[in-house]
Amino acid sequence: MKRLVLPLLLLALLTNCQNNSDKKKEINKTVEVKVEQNDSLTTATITTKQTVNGEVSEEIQVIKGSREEVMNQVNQITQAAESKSSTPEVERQMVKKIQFKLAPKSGSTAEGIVTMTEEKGSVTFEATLTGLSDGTHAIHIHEKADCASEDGKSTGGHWNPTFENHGAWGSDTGFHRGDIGNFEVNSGEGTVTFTTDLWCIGCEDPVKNIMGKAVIVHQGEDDLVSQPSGAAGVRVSCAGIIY
Ligand SMILES: [Cu+2]
Ligand SMILES: [Zn+2]
Repeated sequence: MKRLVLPLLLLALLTNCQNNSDKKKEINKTVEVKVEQNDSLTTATITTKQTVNGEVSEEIQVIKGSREEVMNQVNQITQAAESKSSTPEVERQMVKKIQFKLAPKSGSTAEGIVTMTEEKGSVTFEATLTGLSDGTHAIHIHEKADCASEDGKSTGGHWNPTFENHGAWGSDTGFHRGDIGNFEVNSGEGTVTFTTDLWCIGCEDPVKNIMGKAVIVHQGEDDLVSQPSGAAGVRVSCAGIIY
């Protein structure tokens, strides 16, 4: 009887080992950066969620200080998170998410929240807005993350790293990398959803990197033809894309 039991046990152990080595180590990592600006104080909340073979761990870091200090620290943390997860034998998926507020400009009441998520080489831009008049409004990425001026003009012109004409996104005759286009507002509320692989969040490519730019919402509609910016009227809401 004893002789029979032993080989059976061994077999069971071997099967277990086999299963373990067949399993791929799977790591999913999400780094979420939320930035809030109150006068001169910048607060960044960084949430790092990591799933290793189904086990979830979460780390939250809050950094406060001047915009420059906070930006530097956040850059270091997100870069470290990226390089740690680049082990080649590991199947990895890095998701970057940033969120920031749009503030009223030019005497308007237009405000909102923008969320940008980068996943598998594409960036999804989502904005929800309130306080706008009903109808069609333009939304663009402008050159500089500087919303200091009352009219929003401190953000400069449209972000145009490829030196093309203003136009509808994807147009054969050219378009700015900031030419998101138009969206509709009904009953005082509007949403914008836009996905592209021509942008990145904080990568090295200056033609793709949207960090350091600004989101601008206009009072009017972008005619998608007029140069250099679609004759979309005053700038009614502004956000710097920073972290
Ligand atoms: Cu604009
Ligand atoms: Zn443009």
